[in-house]
Amino acid sequence: MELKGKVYVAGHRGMVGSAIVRQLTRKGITEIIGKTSAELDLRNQALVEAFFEAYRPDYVFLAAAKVGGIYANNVYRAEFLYDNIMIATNVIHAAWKYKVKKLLFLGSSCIYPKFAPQPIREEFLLTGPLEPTNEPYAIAKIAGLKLCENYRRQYGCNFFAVMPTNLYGPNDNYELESAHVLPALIRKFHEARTKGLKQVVVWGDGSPLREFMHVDDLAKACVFLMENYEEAEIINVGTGQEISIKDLALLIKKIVGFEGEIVFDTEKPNGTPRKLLDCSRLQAMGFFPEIPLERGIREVYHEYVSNLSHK
Ligand code: GFB
Repeated sequence: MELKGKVYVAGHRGMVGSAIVRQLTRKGITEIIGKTSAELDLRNQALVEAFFEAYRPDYVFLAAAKVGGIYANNVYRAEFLYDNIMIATNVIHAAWKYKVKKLLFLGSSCIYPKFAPQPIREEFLLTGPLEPTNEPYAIAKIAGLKLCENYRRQYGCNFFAVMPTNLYGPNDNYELESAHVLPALIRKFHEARTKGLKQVVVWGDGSPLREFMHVDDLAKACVFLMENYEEAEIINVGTGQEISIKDLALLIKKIVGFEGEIVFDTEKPNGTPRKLLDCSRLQAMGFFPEIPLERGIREVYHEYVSNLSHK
């Protein structure tokens, strides 16, 4: 199926939304609608309905969300729950009301149980307790995917949800309190090198395993699934490669050229011990990511440094 008509990318300035816009543009799709949060507060039902009534999008990529790393998830718990539930509810309900042809909702791999068997298959959803540091965010994302599932069941809407693994790429957040580990470590190692510091502090004990995907690969997967996926089930999107936080720190240290030592702050939480997605269903459709981790990190590091020099 080709995407013909108006495409609304909710969250088009964020890391995921902007990558989806780049991918749509590459494919020659021109009718792309985006609204900043100042122009349209997606937590406000009346504003969201008025927007859908005025613009009548045919397709929706729901990539708008309040997101952050382990610290922000754990501290701003009420906001992560409230904002994300409101965004998902308002947009999905309006998409039903204004007859959107197809909607893709972005979930997250943290919706799976903390101790899910690995690699994590889609059917492990709701089979055990969640990781406590991100339970509010995960509950909101589970509400979103359940909205897709049940608007489909009750009203026949072509809505579905994608579960991406941990992401990185252009337009990431480098604020240390709210960042995810990869951009946080790029900043920490870069500042340590340029200021001549002797140590970089890495949170937790370095043992957790994570899977990192470049957001351009995710965006390709999202557009591919919007065009080709017609099932009700959620679908995982990852690389199949995992790395420990310690090895990630060593890799970023090498790329940045920092020569001091790494210190682990075990007062900070590790979070989920392991989070590797089983992507057999996506692979069976013929989709494979293309950007290897080291190359991806080198590219984002280059971008980070050039953005600093433009400030
Ligand atoms: O990226 P991150 O915050 O996300 O942390 P999660 C991953 C791991 O890196 C954890 C460690 O074990 C952190 O303790 N880490 C080490 C650091 N140094 C740092 C640092 O400087 N900053 C950060 N942020 N971490 C999030 C969830 O979990 O992943 C969200 O909270 C979301 O809900 C997202 O799903 C993808 O993988 O632990």
